[in-house]
Amino acid sequence: MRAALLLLAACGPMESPLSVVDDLRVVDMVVDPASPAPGEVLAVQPVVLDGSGTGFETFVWWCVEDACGTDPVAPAPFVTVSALACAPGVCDGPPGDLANPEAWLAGLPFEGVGLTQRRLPVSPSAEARINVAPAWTDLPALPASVGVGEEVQIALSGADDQPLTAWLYVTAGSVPSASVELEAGEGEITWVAPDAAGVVSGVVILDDGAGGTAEASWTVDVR
Ligand SMILES: [Ca+2]
Repeated sequence: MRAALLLLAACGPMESPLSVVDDLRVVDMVVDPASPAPGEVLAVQPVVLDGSGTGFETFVWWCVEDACGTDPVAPAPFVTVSALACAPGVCDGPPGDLANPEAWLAGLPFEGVGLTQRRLPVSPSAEARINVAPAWTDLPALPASVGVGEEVQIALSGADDQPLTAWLYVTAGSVPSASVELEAGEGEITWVAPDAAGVVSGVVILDDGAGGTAEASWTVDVR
């Protein structure tokens, strides 16, 4: 029986191991506005999955060319936004030159540190946004608990001027397809619960492909 199950798994659809987060990872950041105008301050929400369960702290900043911090965005074609997550005691804030994280990331441990960066276009003004972030039409609703090994279809419904792609990340179980393209703002993505009981965290990212995202997070009791 076990051999048959393994064979089925090997012949099944290509699974996405990167969708299953067993370490500390910043899977997305929701940046508002998605395309800031000069003079605006960004609200940056790091979306972190803590697969290792250590807990974490986050730091955000943005850079216009080599000028970095959290000051209002200066006039420029682009702003580069960063979100850093660190397990307790691993980093004491961003430990070096904010414009060149590669330099200090190399000196940090591989485990317990996650960084994501995104380059966003700067809008001419607040009235003339180059891009606006997508929004959920309906927040994905998951049951509070699911059975071990259960296949869960997560209904997705979002709105944006651009075609939307949804990405699923979970701390356990499997994800048959890392992403789906929504059609007319609708779609669904599949999560297969793990074979062991426990609490699983998950997040779906709506991505407009132009730097705008929305997120929905949850925890599910697998029993
Ligand atoms: Ca958009």
